[in-house]
Amino acid sequence: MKDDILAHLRYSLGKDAGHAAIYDWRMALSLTLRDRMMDSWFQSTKTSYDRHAKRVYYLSMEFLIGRLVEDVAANLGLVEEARAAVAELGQDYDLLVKDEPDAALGNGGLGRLAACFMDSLATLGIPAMGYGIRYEHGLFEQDFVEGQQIEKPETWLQQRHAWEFERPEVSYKVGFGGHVHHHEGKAQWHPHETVIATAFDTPVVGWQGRWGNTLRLWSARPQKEFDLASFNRGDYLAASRSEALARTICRVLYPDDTTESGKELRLKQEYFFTAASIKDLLRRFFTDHDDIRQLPDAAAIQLNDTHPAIAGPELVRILADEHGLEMAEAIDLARRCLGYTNHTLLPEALERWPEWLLGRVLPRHLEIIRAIEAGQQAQYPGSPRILDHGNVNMGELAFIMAHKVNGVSALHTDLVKSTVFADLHRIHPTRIVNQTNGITPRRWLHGCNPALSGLITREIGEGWAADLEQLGALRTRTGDPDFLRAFMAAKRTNKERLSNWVQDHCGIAIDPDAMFDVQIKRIHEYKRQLMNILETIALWNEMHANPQAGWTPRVKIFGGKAAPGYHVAKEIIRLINDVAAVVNNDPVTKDLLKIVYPPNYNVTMAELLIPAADLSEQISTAGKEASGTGNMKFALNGALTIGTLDGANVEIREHVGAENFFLFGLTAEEVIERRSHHGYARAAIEQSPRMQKVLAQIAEGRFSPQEPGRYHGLVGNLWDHDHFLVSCDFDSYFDTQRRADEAFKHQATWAAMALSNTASVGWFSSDRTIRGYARDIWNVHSAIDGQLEQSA
Ligand code: GLS
Repeated sequence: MKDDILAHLRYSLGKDAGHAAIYDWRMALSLTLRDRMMDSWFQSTKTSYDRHAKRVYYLSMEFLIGRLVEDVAANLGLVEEARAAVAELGQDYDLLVKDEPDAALGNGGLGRLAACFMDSLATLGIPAMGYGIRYEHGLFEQDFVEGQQIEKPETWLQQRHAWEFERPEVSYKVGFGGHVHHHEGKAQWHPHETVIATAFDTPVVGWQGRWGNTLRLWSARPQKEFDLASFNRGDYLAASRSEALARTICRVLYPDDTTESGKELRLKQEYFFTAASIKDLLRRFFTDHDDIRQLPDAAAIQLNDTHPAIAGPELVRILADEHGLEMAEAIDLARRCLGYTNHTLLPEALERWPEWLLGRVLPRHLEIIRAIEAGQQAQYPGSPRILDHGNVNMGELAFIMAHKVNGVSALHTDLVKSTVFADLHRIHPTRIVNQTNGITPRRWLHGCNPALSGLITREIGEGWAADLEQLGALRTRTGDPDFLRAFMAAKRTNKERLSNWVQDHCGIAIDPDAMFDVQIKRIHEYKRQLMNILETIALWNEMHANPQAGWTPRVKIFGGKAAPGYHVAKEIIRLINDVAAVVNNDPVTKDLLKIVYPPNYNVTMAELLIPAADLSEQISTAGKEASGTGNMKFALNGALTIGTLDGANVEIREHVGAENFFLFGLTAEEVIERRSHHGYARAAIEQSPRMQKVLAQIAEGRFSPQEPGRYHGLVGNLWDHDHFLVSCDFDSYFDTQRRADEAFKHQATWAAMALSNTASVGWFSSDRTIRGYARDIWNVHSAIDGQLEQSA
């Protein structure tokens, strides 16, 4: 490996060891590791072709990958060798690992889920391809200036991306606009503008390197590099017009996944990557088939949310206009290939395009959508409409064009059936299925928590990384004081690592003996970071008034970004930072309470925070969080959850046992009932002197003395509106936090509860989730013998 690193340094990077910078060493190491994926990758492709295996095509606007050096090294079983080789070359392996930028081609849970799925698909040996966009700028970088979020462009591609292969020969034209020519019952679309989609492939090798799939991200380039005639006339702008469109399409990731964005550019992005992916999978299909009617036996196309929902009409267009199928048959054939995953019930997140806009950008697709609508209405009169009040409802379109629609947790799937798609569910009662989300244990335990994963491997062997339910064997150790001590020692190691990092990065001293209470996720009203900071103020008030009362010392840790246009979320960030500035400087409570909010939360920061957490905050308004996946990562790493009966919390609690979970708050049904009471928020606040005091302090400027009115809007909204029921759940949340305080004082019992969490959440592996999709939705099989036989 040492020789290979040196060879890459010399021949791929053009540096000799004496002049190489950290970047060069990191690239040389990455390329060396990449080389070691090739045999498995090629062999997997060959096996898929030889066996005519059905493939999964996972279409996603987002893949939140994070760093790869350690991930790849671990999956290949090469961590020790890589570390030793780098050390022998006089370099610091950890520094090289930290030099890698986070590939942040996603916003949050939805994008990270796609990345975990890629790992599981490869681990299970399921032939699959992830398709997405190679954004030039991933999710913005967050900074705080005077407590306020500032966004800066992210620039991961300014350095070469070590893992990818550019494939200029894999290029397709993607058109926009123009008109449709109808002649003798045949339609032909003549787009007005065209860009070229070019593939960039990243190999994804699963655990122990037994199988490799591809993440194929599309980049756009102009059809005509540049217009020489215009250039020669001196019209430089006109000369590069086509280049401008191409560059804009994959310039940025939209920084919000839970709000519909009515931007033409977003629609173009969605069509761009979807159309390229469909063309690509059809080209592959025709290498060993000649009858298009066999497509459903060869391709399972999964739509990750509605973002790629235009895949339905696009596939129908190709089948009807290019292969001459009758419209009804084309629709039916497309449906047999397509599955749709719903990730949210928030009405503001369900994509809807103005009909005029869709018709302008994709005129033929609008005609096809009308045909799909007509077919549906003819067969099921009164069916919910795709085209409705001048809008195209992408949720309804995706539902109608998919043979299976899935929710992402048991509760969410029930709500999908009873709310957003209630009428479609009545018409198609077997179409909706549940696939509770999961996380890859390779990254989220083995990789991020060496202290705990080492202990587990010593105790039960290493099989758990590919079969997470083996952790169940640890349940018998909850009564073993020696093992519990070792378990808590691992936690302590992680807490010390985090404390040092917080000292270095935030200048705040925190005590590893305190309870580390962590809420990390996008900032959103429904996730209720606001309730958390209000509870923190209430706690501080009581600690300050009576510092000797035997409090459990706490460190409240927040992390997360707000969408740049989401005003309330940004106010909540500012409030947390304002409160931190006051509380962290209170000499009375300095050993009892600290608030830490490091800027720019990302995958790498999650890998540091989750293993060090004692308490996981999963406190969304019931019925709002479709699943959550952070909740699973914390429980796996031995944190206890304080949470509502929302999303996958419900199933986590069933697995770990009610006695090992701090439950509070209204249920989804109660939430709806409570909202029907006029003035519910005011009534709740009036019954809570504790909350009243906190709100008064904020309103009086206790945390913003320079600008006392800063939070009047935020506080006023809680009294008068409070759609997310912070007021109604506040007291029960506060009391439950105090139960957590009590429990934490008895470290031996706490340890047993924490271990019960780790031991009981093996079911939440994304391997189990993928087995479920493979069986219930895709009808695909592992190409590694014996892999899918475990029950899903
Ligand atoms: C999300 C949900 O909000 C999360 O609850 C869920 O865990 C995730 C993956 O299914 O999908 N939906 C969304 O639009 N962004 C998400 O993170």
